Amino acid sequence: MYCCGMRCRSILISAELQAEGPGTQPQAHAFRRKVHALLESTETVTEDTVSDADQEFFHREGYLILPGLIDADYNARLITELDELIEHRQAKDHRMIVSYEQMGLLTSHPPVMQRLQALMGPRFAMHHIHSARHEAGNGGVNWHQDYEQYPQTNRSHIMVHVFYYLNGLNGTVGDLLVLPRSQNIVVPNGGMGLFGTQDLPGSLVVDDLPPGSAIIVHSALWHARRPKDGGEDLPRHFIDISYCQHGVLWPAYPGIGEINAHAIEVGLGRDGAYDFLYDSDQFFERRELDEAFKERNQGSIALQMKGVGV
Ligand SMILES: O=C(O)CCC(=O)C(=O)O
Ligand SMILES: [Fe+2]
Repeated sequence: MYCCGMRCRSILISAELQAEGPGTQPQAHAFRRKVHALLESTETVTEDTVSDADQEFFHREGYLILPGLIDADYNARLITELDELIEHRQAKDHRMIVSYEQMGLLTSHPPVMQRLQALMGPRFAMHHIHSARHEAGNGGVNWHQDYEQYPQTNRSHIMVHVFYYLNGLNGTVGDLLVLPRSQNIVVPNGGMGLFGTQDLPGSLVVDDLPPGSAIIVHSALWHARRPKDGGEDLPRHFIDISYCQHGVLWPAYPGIGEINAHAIEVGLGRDGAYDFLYDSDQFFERRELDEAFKERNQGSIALQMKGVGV
């Protein structure tokens, strides 16, 4: 994926940082800025953006697999941090995921941002980040799609989920199932849940990916996690981050104002380059509309549009 020059450079940088260490409080701040600057320079991908063929593939099939996208050092830091998060959760400490430095930075990871800009255009906003460690025996997730729209009526704008498999996928714990080209079939999010995690005609199983892999999925693509035996020795470290294309308002994720304010404050926008990701104005509160919509959700809703009336 990455050219040799970039890999070598990231090894040198990590040695440089290790020699310094994070140190005390004021030093920690300086250290963080330095990590930031170094990451920024390392992650400037030049020859590695999405090819025309990949773009076409994504828009047609609804997904794009990026094997081993995250370099080994960063991947190891993410795994360590996700383990910390699990310990916090076990102690009922549910701090925001953007407050974890490595996972926070993943929300604006330049190699991914470049690809998303090629696929969605220059502007989109983060909807949410979720982190989970799926242990052996995990029950999986039935077929569903995650496109945010209320009610589900069209696919005029793009929303994507980026799935990160930090330990890769190896056929244990859970396989990812996708149904290529299903992103344009308009159905409620759980409308196909009765299919469980069975194969569907044309569906694919993703069960063999190297560590640090990412998959960009059109959020409306039908997908599932099929439970698999094994994995007692290697849990499934999983992060998903979703983004909504500018142009329409999208249903908000709970607490988005606070999450975005924090992201901007700690610099996840990388000196302003990606502040647009943390823009709460791209979203609306769905709950406020629920009652009114339930009352009017009768017959063919298009008849209720301005000028037609019922
Ligand atoms: O675990 C997976 O591979 C997919 C999980 C999923 O459906 C999601 O995060 O939206
Ligand atoms: Fe999903």
